[in-house]
Amino acid sequence: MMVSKPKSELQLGEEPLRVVPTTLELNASPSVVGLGEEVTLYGRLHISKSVGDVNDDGRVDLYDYYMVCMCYGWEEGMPGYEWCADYDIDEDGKVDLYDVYTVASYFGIDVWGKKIKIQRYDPSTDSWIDEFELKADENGYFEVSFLPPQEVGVYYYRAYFPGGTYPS
Ligand SMILES: [Ca+2]
Ligand SMILES: [Ca+2]
Repeated sequence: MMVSKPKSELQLGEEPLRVVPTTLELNASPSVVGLGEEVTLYGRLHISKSVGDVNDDGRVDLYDYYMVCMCYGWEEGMPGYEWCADYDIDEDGKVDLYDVYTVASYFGIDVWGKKIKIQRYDPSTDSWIDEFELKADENGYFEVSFLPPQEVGVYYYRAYFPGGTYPS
C-alpha cells in the first residue's frame, strides 16, 4: 500500500508582486493509492487583480490599453464619466497620461500564461524538487495525473506559483 499525501502551500516570488495570486489550492484524488495506481493532483489558482488590468481577466493587454485610451481626457463631473471611472487607475478623478502610462508599463503581464510547478518533498535533501509544470485554464483550474514513486511511503506535494515579475 502506498500513501500519497498532498500538501498545499503557496510560495511567492522574491520580487515584490505586481500580480498577486491570492490563494493556490491543491488536492489529491485518491489520497491513498495502491502500487501501480494513478493519482490526480488538482487545484485552483485564485488571483487578485494586477495594476493596469482594468477588466480583471488576469492579463494586461491591448484591451486594457485601448479602454484607458478611449477614456483619455475624461474627468469627474463630465457626462459619461461613470463609464470611465474604472479606467482611472490612480483614482484621482481623471483619466490622463498617468493612467495610460501605468497600463503601458504593466503591459504584457499574463498570469494565465505562467506555469504552476508541482513539487515533491525530498526528505533525503530536505528540499522540494520539481515534478511537473502546468498551466491553469482561464478559470484558474489545473490538474495532472501520474504514477507516484513505486515505493511504499508518504509523499508530500505542493503547488508553486512563481511570483509575478515585472516585464523588462
Ligand atoms: Ca485585462
Ligand atoms: Ca487618473
